[in-house]
Amino acid sequence: MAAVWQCGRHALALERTVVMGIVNVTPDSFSDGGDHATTEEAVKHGLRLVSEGADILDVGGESTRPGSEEVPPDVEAARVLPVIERLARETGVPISVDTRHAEVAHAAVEAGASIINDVSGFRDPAMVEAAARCDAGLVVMHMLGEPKTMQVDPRYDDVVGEVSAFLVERAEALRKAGVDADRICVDPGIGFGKTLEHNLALLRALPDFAELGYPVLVGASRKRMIGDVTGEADPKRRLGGSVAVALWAAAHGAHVVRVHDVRETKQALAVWDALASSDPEGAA
Ligand code: HH2
Repeated sequence: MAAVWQCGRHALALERTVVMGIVNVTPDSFSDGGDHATTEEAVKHGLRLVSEGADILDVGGESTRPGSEEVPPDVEAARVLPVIERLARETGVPISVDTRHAEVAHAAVEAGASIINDVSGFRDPAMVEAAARCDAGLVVMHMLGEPKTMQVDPRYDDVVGEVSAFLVERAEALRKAGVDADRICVDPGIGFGKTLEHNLALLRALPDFAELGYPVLVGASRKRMIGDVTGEADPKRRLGGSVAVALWAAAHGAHVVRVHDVRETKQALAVWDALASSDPEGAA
C-alpha cells in the first residue's frame, strides 16, 4: 500500500493516524443536527476543528442516520458548497464532501473539495464517473441498503467477508474507470446496516481490512454502538467510548478516523503514539 493517500493537490502521509473532523451542515444529524446549520456557523466550526488539529474536514449536508429521508441534491448543494469554498480557501487542510449525489460531488470538487466521501460506496455509476473526472481522494464506504431501512434486521452470513468483498469490488470498479489506486480509501461503515455484533466483528477485523491494500477509515464517533455497549443514550455524552474506538482503530491498522471531537481524539492518539513508539529498554 502507498505511504500516502493522494487527494487532489494534497498527499496525505499515513504513517500517523489521520484525523478527519466532522462538519455537519444539517438540521438533523444524529448527534449535532442544527448545531452548525448556517454557512457562518459551519465555517466557524470547521476552523475550530482545524485549530484543534484536524488533518481533514468532512463537510456533509445530508444526514444518513438510520431512518433518514434522502435530501434533494439541490438542497444539499446549497448547504455544503459555500462552506466548502470558504474552508478550502481559509484552511490548509484537504476538504472532503460527504455525499451520495454525483452532481453535489462534482460541484464540491469545483468549489475546492479534495476528497469525495460516499457512504454508498460509489454504487451509482454517475458517482464513479464523477470520481473518474477529477483527481480527488475517494472514500468507499460499505452500507447495507439505504439509510431509511438499513437498521431493519440487518443480516450477513459472514459480515467481515461480505463487507471486504464489497469494498474490493467497488475499488476495482473505480480503478477500471481510470482512478489510480493511491486515491482510494476504504471504510467498513460502522452503523450502516449493522447490529452491535456486526460492528464489533468489523472493528476486530481491522487488520484484515488493512490487508486489502488501501488505507482504511473508521467512523464510529458518538454512534449507537457506543450507546449499546455503555447504556449512554445521549450521543453527546459518548466521548469516552468514541476515543476508545479511535485508539482501537489506530492500534489495529486504521489510517484515518472520522470524529466529532477532534481535540480529545488528537490528544489520546498523541499519547498512544508516544507509548507505542517508546523503547522500554531505553527508558530504564
Ligand atoms: N458516518 C456518518 C456519515 N458519514 N462517512 C464515512 N466514510 N464513514 C462513516 O462512518 C460515516 C460517514 C454518520 O455520522 P454523522 O455525520 O455524525 O451523522 P449524520 O449522518 O446523522 O449526519
